[in-house]
Amino acid sequence: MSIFSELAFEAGVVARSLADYLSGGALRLGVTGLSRAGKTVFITALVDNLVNGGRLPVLRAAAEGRIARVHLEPQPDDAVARFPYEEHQAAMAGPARRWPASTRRVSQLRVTIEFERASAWGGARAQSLHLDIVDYPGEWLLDLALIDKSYADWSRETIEAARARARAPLAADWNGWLAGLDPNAPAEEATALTAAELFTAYLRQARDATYALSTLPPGRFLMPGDLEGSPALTFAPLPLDDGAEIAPGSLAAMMARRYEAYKTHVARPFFRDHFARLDRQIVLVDLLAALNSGPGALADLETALDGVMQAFRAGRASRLGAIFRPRIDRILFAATKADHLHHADHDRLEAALKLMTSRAIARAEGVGAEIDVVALAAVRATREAEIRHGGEILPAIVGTPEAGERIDGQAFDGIAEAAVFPGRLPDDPAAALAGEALALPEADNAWRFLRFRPPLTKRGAPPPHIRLDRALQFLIGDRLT
Ligand SMILES: Nc1nc2c(ncn2[C@@H]2O[C@H](COP(=O)(O)OP(=O)(O)O)[C@@H](O)[C@H]2O)c(=O)[nH]1
Ligand SMILES: [Mg+2]
Repeated sequence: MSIFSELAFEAGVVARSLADYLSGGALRLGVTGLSRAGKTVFITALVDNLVNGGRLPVLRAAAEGRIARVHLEPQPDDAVARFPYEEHQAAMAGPARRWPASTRRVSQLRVTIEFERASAWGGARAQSLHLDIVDYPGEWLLDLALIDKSYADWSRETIEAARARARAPLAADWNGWLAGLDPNAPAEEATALTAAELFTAYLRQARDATYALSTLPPGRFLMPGDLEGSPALTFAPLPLDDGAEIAPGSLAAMMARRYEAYKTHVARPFFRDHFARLDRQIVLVDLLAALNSGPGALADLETALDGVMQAFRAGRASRLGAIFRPRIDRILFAATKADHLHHADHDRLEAALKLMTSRAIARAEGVGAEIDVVALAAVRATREAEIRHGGEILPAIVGTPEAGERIDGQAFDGIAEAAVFPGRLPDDPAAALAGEALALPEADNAWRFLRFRPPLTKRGAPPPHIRLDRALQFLIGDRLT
C-alpha cells in the first residue's frame, strides 16, 4: 500500500474523530481479551450496573450521587453489529442463570450517562457522556504484529513457535505434513486448503481450555467473523530457506499473496475502523486459567500480552503514528474471574498480573498511555465461607457448580451448592508466574476446572461484582467530573 492511500484512510479516521469530538462528550472504550477471557460478561455486567443502579462505591460520580440517569441509545456506527446486551443480561439474570453465548465478531453499544458536574464552578450543570463500548477479540489485536512483517519472516517465527515444548505435541500433525512438503511445488488450491486446515486445527487445539495456550496470529483463523472460507483465510506458514527467492506460480508464492491479502483486507481495516478510534482500553486476561494450567500456558500468555503491548505502541512508533496520533490514553489490564479465589488472594492475583504486564511493557519500550492493573470479577458467582476441615478452619468459596461438573467423582446437578477450597496463590508474584502450583489444602485439583453458574439475583438487581467499580473509575471516572 502506498503512502498516499494510507494518508487517505488515515484522513478518514481524523474526520470521524472530529465529528465525535464536536458532538460533545463521547468516549470510545475498547473491551478486549483473548477468547473466553470474559469480555461479554464484563460488558453485560458493566452496563447492567450502570443502567440499573448497581453498587459502585469506588466510582466517584456514583458515590457522590451525581449520576442522574443512564440509558442505552442507538449506536452511531451503522455498519457494526450491536452488542446484544438485553439477551445476555436475560440469560444471566433469568431463571436459567446461564452465561451468555460466546460472540465471534466486533460489536458495539452506546450507553449515555447523564451526570452533574462535581464542581459548583459552572453551577450544577447537567452533562452527558456518550460511552461507546466496543467488544472485539484480542486475537485480532495480535494481527497488528503482521502488518510490518514479510511472509517469510512470519513463516519462520510461526514454525519456530510451534516447535516449543508446550506446543510441539499439538502441532505434530501439521509439522509432520510440512516435513514432506516442497514450498516451490506448483500452487494448488487443494494443498493450500490442507495447509490452512492443519494449521488452524493446531491453533484451535492450543487454545482449547485444557491447554489454555494463547493464540498466535492470524487472529481470524479462529475468529473468522464474516470471512470464513475466503482465500484471505486460506493460507499457512511454509518452511522457506533463508534468503531464497519465492518462485512465481509456486505454492509459496500463492501463500505469500494471500498473506498480503489478509493484511490488506483484514488486519488494516480492523486497525483503521476500530482500533485507531478508541480512547480507552480494557484488556481482560484469564490469568487464573493460565496459573492453573502451568508454566507453558503462563509463558504463552505473556507472549500474547507482549503482542498486545506492541499493538498499543505500534500506532505511536510507526509511520501511521506520525500521521495519526493514537488516542488511547488509558489502558487497564484486568485479571478476570477473581470470584474463584478467596478475597485474601485478590491482591496476589493483581500483583501477578502487574508483574506480567510490567515485563511486557518493558519489552515494548513503553506504551505511551497511563496504565493500571486490577483483579476483578464482573459477575461474582460465589460467596465466601469458612469450613472446618481436619481441625483447621479453611477459607472456602460457595457457589452453584454447573450441571455435569464433577469433584471427587461426584457430579453436580446444577442446582445444589458446593463449597470448595480455592487454591492459594504464592505471596511472591514472581513465584506465581514461574508456575509454582497453587497451594491447595489437599492434593485434589478438581476444583480448578469447576465452573459455577451465575449467581441468584433479586429481580431487576444487577449481579454482585468484585472491583468492577474500580475499573470504571479508572476508565471513565475522569470524564464524569
Ligand atoms: N465466575 C465467573 N465466571 C466468569 C466471569 N466472567 C466470565 N466468566 C466465565 O468465562 C466464560 C467466558 O466469558 P465470556 O464473557 O463469554 O468471554 P469472552 O469470550 O471474552 O467474551 C463465561 O461463560 C463464564 O463461564 C466472572 O466474572 N465470574
Ligand atoms: Mg464474547
